[in-house]
Amino acid sequence: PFIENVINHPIFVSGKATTTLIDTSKELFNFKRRKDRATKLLKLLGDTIVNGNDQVKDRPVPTMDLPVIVPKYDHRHGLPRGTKDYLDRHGPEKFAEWTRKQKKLLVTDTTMRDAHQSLLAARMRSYDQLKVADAIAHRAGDLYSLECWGGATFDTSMRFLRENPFKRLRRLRERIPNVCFQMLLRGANGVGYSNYPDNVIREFIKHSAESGMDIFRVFDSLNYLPNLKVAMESIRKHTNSVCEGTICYTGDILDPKRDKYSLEYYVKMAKELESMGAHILALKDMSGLCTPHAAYKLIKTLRSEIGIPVHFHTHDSSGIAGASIIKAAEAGVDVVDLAVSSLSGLTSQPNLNSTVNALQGDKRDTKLDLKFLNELSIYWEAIRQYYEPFDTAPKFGSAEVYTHEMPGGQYTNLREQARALGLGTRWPEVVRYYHEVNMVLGDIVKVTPSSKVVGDLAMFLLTKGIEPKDLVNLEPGGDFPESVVDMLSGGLGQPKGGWPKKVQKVILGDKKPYKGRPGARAEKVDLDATRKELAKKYKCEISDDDLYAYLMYPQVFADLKKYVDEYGHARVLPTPAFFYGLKPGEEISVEIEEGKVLIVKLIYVSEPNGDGERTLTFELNGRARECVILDRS
Ligand code: 3PY
Ligand code: ZN
Repeated sequence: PFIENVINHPIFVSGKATTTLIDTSKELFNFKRRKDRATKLLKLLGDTIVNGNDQVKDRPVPTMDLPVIVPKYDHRHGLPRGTKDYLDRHGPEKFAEWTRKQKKLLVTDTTMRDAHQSLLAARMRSYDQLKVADAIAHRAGDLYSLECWGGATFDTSMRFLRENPFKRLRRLRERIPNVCFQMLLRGANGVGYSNYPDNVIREFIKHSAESGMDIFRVFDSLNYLPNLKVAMESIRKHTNSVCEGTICYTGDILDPKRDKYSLEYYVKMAKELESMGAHILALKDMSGLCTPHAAYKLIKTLRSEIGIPVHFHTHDSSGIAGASIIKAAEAGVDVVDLAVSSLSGLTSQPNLNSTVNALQGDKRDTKLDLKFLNELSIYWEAIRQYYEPFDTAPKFGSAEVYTHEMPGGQYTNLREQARALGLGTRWPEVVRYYHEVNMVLGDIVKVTPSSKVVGDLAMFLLTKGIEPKDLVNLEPGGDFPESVVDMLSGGLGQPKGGWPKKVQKVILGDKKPYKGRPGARAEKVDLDATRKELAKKYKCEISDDDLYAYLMYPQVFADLKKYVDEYGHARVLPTPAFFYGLKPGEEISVEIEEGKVLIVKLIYVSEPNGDGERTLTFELNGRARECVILDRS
């Protein structure tokens, strides 16, 4: 603990201090650490004020005039018992049975993962999630789960927000111990974009469960079941968590012309997942292609063909996914994924609050507290203002999604990528290319990472001025993006029916494609040796958080280490200050550690001196502090 001075020391306060108190009380000397933190914090703020945060540079600062109102709750009452209590007490099998027995429609709130991934390029910070976490624990104990981790957020939280994703998970867990947490795991691709060795996946799962994860939704981006084996077995064997085996939905089961992904295909896959040990079946409609009648037919059929609960996930890119949810409920789905109003719709999940309202009095009535959910929506609406630079989803639902089939979570990201390549104004062409590339590749399941590869190839061809249909006529072995070569050589596993031979030849040239499961040929990583190497490199102890962050994203991890060394922990800053800095006269309070608050006010920013450096004057807990920052403009 940090103890300000001798007269505040508990021994001194208790009147038992002797002349040895100073010599024997190391904690009296912790001030250096705090001073360091304060210095780093001012440097971070100073750099953001002078040079801007790269993430939002050259974009207008949003107005942010809606106040942030955290829903109230009664501190005196204990937390309501929730699904997490049930899971801890009874284990995943009984938990699945309980799920199956419920008459009400069970609801997962995806606001803290997929909703912001799909609307705000996965940029939501822990700060904004933690602020409302106590209220959720007190007043939303009836939710089935909170999807709050995994997918793209592992990467973006480190890369762009400079946070430790595992700490996000543990901090949320501390505040919400009663409702199950859910994550999205890309099977053998972990939370990354390519295949990882089996032991990395296994240990990553164990560490995630230890850090607080309860429901693992595991999918493969080509629906290639051998890729799910290691992850599913690890969840079952090494954790007390729930294994949600996943079908990724694509195509249209009601269209006889699209017979590659038929009702029979999905039923067969569901049965296989059940026999592989899934406690729950997830139906993951990542692009929002499952129309209301398709949802009804598919779920009605699954309900009669398998015994485990069905959890339906969709996106509202078309604008009518709410109807699919209602039809899924009618067909007997057990759980659905929805997002709180102000972060719902379009590329995100359908509206949680409105669904709750629509089902009131129905036999599938969710029984959720709509008043609280509406207060929560007001909270998220205010928070959403901070992320306006990333808020680039289309403004209307569009039936085009049935043609391009782009996942909700990819749309805003690909648009950003296109803009960065100077293709921003050619977006309709990017969309056409995306569709045509998919067809040239044999009509594959498109979800991270296979969807990213389709996007990469589409952009590549567009910038080169090559039509997708002409791909087969190119000289073999050209200069294709690495991700494309990797996928076509079997690096992500095998798609249904294999890769079209001619296209594969053009992309691979003389390279021989692999057969079977990529994990089977990936060499085991020596985890102890890796930990030791890192400890040596960074001259510090390497925690499990560090190790698994490194194994997923070595370069991002290295960058983060360097950043933290220089600027400390960015997560403590309120979001407007993190993205947009402070204006002269503006004051913020920053909790640099539990119970230790700094009041920081920006007083003045000088003109640059001859070396281009500006001096910033702050007030730190009432005392003037200066900080010199190089103006890089
Ligand atoms: C992800 O893998 O991040 C997804 O959201 C896929 O839908
Ligand atoms: Zn999704």
